[in-house]
Amino acid sequence: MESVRQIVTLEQFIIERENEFSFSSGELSQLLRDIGLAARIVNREVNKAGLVDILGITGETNVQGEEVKKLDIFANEQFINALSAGGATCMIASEENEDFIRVNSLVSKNAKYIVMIDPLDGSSNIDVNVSIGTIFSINRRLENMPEPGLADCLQSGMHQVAAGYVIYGSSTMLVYTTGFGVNGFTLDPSLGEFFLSHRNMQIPEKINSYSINEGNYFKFDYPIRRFLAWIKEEEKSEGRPYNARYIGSMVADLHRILLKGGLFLYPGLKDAPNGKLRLLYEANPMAFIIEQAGGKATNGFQRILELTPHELHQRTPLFIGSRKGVEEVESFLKGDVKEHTLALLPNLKYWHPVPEEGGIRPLKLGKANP
Ligand code: FBP
Repeated sequence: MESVRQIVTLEQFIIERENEFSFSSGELSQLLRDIGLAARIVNREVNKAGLVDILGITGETNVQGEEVKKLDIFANEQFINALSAGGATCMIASEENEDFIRVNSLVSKNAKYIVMIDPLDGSSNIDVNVSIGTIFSINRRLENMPEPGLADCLQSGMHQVAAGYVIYGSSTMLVYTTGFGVNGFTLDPSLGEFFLSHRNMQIPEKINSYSINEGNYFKFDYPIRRFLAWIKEEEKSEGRPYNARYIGSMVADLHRILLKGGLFLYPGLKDAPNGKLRLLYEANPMAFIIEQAGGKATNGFQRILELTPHELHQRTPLFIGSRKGVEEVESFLKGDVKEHTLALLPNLKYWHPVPEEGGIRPLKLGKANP
């Protein structure tokens, strides 16, 4: 007789796993439910974006100095409303808000949790129907503070009690961890319900692809340029060259990497030494998930989760994905890969990046440079 696939809703799974926490009182479950609700509302708008006035920009600029998209604001409002109404969140920090928001409702002001959120990740892809996402990180509030404040947000990533993302793609999924593995839930839009579809996700060791905005090539430091040359070098025994895959939505790029293996890089740039991605609500939550799935996440030298935050919207270079890939780029950044190693690579010498001269000597077609 054909085995009946056991279906588990997000709700059931949250309750089932509630007793994993020594301090569990159902509040974290409530919070995860609130995120599930806001994700469904945002999903509904994303799916019909072309039909409703939700595409395009608002004309405003946010604290990051970026143009604000209408869907950025819509998503921000939905998550803030759901979290404020749910009663489990006493403070919210969002990519779209300069300052943190204290939830002063009667039910929430004594709540235990702080949520840091990127309500709409991959904003540059909103209007072109490419996968976008939401990223969230959850801290417990510090016990010795009369009321929640900045210090509650500036805890290192090690203090996260839960983190996750929602990807609004060909299907909508919610993927999260509470420090006991990573699980993925797919939304059945006909029922408006998230069902467990990916239990205990593990990132493949094998590097299948690398993701970086190579348009920034001349802004990368020399070791990154060397690494990019090296991964393009033909070395079948080591699985090189790696495939280049870059969606431009970190959630979508890392979701692929979580399922297929690979490496995502957003290094520091000459004009932005800390790169683009924000530590508290982009790098930390994705690092928690990828580490829980057996991968690695660093700033090239230090574990992302051990970085001490100083500002709400601070940025960090990010190298994340399959452990092998992160360790490979780290070895270039730490100068462990000696010059002569590269000189051994025949083709490389024709377009070997020239330090401090801003990159590649142009190739004259038909003959190699001297
Ligand atoms: P937003 O949260 O504002 O969308 O910024 C983050 C992000 O869009 C990431 O999702 C993505 O990986 C990166 O910025 C793309 O940056 P760039 O356009 O410089 O490659």
